[in-house]
Amino acid sequence: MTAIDQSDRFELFSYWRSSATYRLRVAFHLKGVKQRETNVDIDAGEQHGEAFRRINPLGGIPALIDHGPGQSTVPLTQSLAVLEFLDETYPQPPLLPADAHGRARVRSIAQMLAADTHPLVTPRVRKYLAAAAGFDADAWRAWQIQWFGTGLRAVEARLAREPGTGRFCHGDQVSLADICLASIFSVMRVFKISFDDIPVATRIVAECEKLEAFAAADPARQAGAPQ
Ligand SMILES: N[C@@H](CCC(=O)N[C@@H](CS)C(=O)NCC(=O)O)C(=O)O
Repeated sequence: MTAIDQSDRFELFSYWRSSATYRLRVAFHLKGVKQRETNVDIDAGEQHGEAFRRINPLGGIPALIDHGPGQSTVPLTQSLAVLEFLDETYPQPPLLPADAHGRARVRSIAQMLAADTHPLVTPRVRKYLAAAAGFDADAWRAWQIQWFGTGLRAVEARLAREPGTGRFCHGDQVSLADICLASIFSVMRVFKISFDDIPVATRIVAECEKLEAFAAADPARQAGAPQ
């Protein structure tokens, strides 16, 4: 599929290893839409600078600005909301199932990862724990393992027992749930964290990563990634 070049329209504020940005890169690629990226250096704290706080007062990447003619240029934030915006704007291939129960299941799994797991392991949490509770690198690593593991094991339990699971998290079609699951794996890989007791989740992420949309979103392939 040849991508539609929408790089004049969509400006994605991003960082190479950001798992929430990864989700949007995958979705843009699956939809066959090319965006442009503006780097926000999380390691340098740019997300909490005045310029980016005007875009997202929470200081979180990604944000998306739609510069298209006649479109609102109010920044779109929260990766799950932006994923649904992209899905509504470019309906093919759909990232949500056709039935209400299926959509609820997919959104629920996606939120277990993007809302209940990922926020616990963000740089702002690390900064607070270091300053307020004296967390050093080892304590932070133990924290990451605890909360990545808690979220992923809960998702694994559902994937293993619920009949909706197929080649992907929900049947044989990539959905928001797969994008969120693979995004968590992508950042764990950066931090060299893995678990050997989540076989269904691991199998599904391997399926996702066979697809170019996921492979192209790999943090290691982004501008600014360490060589
Ligand atoms: N719930 C937000 C999370 C945004 C977020 O926390 N992004 C991380 C990068 S993946 C970030 O910018 N962290 C900056 C910080 O914690 O200081 C979303 O899904 O977009």
